[in-house]
Amino acid sequence: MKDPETVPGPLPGALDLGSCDAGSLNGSSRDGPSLAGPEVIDLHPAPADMERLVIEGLSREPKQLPAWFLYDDEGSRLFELICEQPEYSLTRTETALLEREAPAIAAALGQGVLVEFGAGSARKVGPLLDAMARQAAPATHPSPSAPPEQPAYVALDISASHLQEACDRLQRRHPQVPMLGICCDYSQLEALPSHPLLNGQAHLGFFPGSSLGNFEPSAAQELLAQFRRLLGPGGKLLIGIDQPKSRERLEAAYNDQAGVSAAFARNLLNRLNRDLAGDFNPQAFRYRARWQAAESRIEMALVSDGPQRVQLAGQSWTFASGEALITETSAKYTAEAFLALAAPAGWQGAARWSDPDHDLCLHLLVQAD
Ligand code: AVI
Repeated sequence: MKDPETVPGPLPGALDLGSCDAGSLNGSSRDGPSLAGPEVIDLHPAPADMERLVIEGLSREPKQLPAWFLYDDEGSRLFELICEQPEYSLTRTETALLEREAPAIAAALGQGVLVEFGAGSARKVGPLLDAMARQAAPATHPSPSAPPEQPAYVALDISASHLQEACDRLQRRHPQVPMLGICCDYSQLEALPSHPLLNGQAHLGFFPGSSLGNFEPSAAQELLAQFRRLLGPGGKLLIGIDQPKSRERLEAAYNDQAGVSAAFARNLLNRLNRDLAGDFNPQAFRYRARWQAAESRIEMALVSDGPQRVQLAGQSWTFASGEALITETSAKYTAEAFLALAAPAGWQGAARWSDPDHDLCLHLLVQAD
């Protein structure tokens, strides 16, 4: 369930770290990666109780399902395609910003291990790893007395196969960077596992893609608090946040002319039919993306074309004509609004970088106490 970067994670049950099966497929150490590729530890995240969540979501008024349901294999493929649509510039803007500002960001991050939450295909971290490595290079620090540590990278994701693929690809591009994958539901993790790559150096969180916007504000705040707990004392967090823009631009970005956003939303109904024995007719729903200024968010929904009855999860569900099933919301935060959200979670802004049009902001957060 991953985008080219990150999406709100499935949030199944608690993990038992005690029973962690360090399913190390390959090995790497702080001295450098092995030729076999990066190690992936599988913490066996518990599968979500999809049926319960669907029954809860369809019983709500208005009906709304968790956004991560959108990301089955086909949904992940469609999301990659959304990122290539001319109207949806978030991914391109963030990638360019990371490339341009990597040296400044690396300097502000300092030494430590980069921990990417929901790494997905881990396509954005490359420039940061390069910049951190350059910063630690002997030419930059000629004094041999305390040579800075080379950066290390730890990717967290719910999908073991995507994680292994992403880590392998990244390792080929950055052969000198020690890497580790951890297959887990980071929202439920009590602590990062003990591992040489994670021990004894600062944990620098990385959460690009503005995926925080897909969480309701209270859940977003809880996630920021969870990042703080996982990163531990002295941890920092680099996070990408999409900015509010005109209604026209945002509604176009979430309802592209090619119809990919609409197909992405309708695919949810295919998934529900497949996984929970449903009989939705996706064509009987119209896709709608609308800017809700009061909440500073885009709301994406499938709107019933007429009155209809649908079987799903062993129950019958009615939709009135024009009734919406909300598939996802995407909040946009000004820098001030984001910092106000992050403060109760124990974070304060240390630096931020933006593209020339101020469409997106990369915030560097440090712990408030
Ligand atoms: C993953 N996330 C940041 C996307 C967004 O922009 O809210 C999800 C998305 N859904 C439709 N288009 C993009």
